[in-house]
Amino acid sequence: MGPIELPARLAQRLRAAERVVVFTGSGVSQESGIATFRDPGGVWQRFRPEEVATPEAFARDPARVWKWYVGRYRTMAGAEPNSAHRDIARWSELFPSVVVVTQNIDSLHERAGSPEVVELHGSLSRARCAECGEPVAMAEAVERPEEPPRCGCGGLLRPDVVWFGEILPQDAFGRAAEVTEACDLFVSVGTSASVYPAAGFIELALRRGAMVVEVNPEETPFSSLVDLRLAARAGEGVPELTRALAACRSAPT
Ligand code: BV8
Ligand code: ZN
Repeated sequence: MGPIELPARLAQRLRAAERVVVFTGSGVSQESGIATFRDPGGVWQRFRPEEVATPEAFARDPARVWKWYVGRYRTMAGAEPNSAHRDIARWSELFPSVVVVTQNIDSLHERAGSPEVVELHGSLSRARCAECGEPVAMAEAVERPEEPPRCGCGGLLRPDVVWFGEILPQDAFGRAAEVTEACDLFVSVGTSASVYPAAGFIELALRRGAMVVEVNPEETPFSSLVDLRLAARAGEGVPELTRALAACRSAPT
């Protein structure tokens, strides 16, 4: 894509922005080799969420669910952050506050160096006991790939992620709401914005009057409502946005 043409009004808002929220979904990691969910060839075209990503599925067949997550853990652990993750981490040099709110469980924002990452759907870097909640590093737990290892209390280990029908972790949800309400720039990258309550943060940012930017090659339910839409892949759109941000933040006022 070519350089972004910013209307003067938007350039002025970017220049004045102090608190930034970057809201991400699986599309930001697609170019790191991690499949998205709802795209052609995506995870939910090959597996039914009801069979692998619900508490009922785990109760019915814990070995199947465990094996499936061990496979995804190995893919994620072998992946590297891409230019979008790396640029987003460097935005902390441009703004006083940048908080990443992610639906991803792949730890790539942390590994790219983002100082604050709020994980709305948990993390596949951890397992936890389904009974007592005791956490265990996934790197250790995957030594038993065929069935979930047991905790000291006798309970089965499960991935520390949020399944469909489960409540989001309260601290993460609360922090995401707090920073979204207070931000002046909200950038949504690589999400279909179709899973709730997470997608509600885009609505909240719009309602609160933040400048909202969307980076996604495909349209989402919010595309017509955002202030700026970059129809591009994250690995291209985010670096282009970084250049525009850096230019208007360093320009003399
Ligand atoms: C809950 C973790 C309370 C595990 C995931 C309100 C309305 C409607 C439904 C509901 C509602 N409230 C609740 C629901 C039900 C449900 C829900 O939202 N269902 C939807 C699907 C209709 N929500 C829940 O169950 C949530 N909990 O509500 O609790 C409760 C409890 C009981 C009873 C009532 C209420 C919990 C949801 C959490 C599910 N866990 N993941 C794991 O990964 O295994 S969700 C799953 O979708 C993913 O994991 C991901 O986290 C999430 C979001 O998906 P995206 O990341 O956006 O991915 P997607 O494939 O959809 O889109 C990819 C995008 O990237 C596309 O737009 C594409 O164009 C773009 N793209 C592709 N390549 C690139 C790119 N962009 C940039 N660059 C590229 N290269
Ligand atoms: Zn336990």
